[in-house]
Amino acid sequence: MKLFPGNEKEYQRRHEEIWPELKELLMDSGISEYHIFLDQETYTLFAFQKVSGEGNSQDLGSHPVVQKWWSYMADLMETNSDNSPISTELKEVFRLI
Ligand code: RM4
Repeated sequence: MKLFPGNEKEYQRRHEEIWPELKELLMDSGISEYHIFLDQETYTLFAFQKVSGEGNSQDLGSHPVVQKWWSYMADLMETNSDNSPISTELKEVFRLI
């Protein structure tokens, strides 16, 4: 995902105050760990999730809470016309578990 420059603090603040209903939805959807990292030079956001199934947070776009959250976050980051974050699936090239 991509942050608009100058929004780092606000992005982190909003996530520190994540809505309980969104947190509950993410965890109930099988996401046991969710980390987002920021490349402070390119404003690229890298999200990593441990999931119990095949889906991830970006597959929850039909849920009203996620739609409301995406709309809330849209002023800080690059989004599609439906306010979903523009994101790119990355290819895993190494795994040590
Ligand atoms: C991110 C983005 C993701 C959402 C997390 C909680 O900024 O909106 O789609 O899953 O927040």
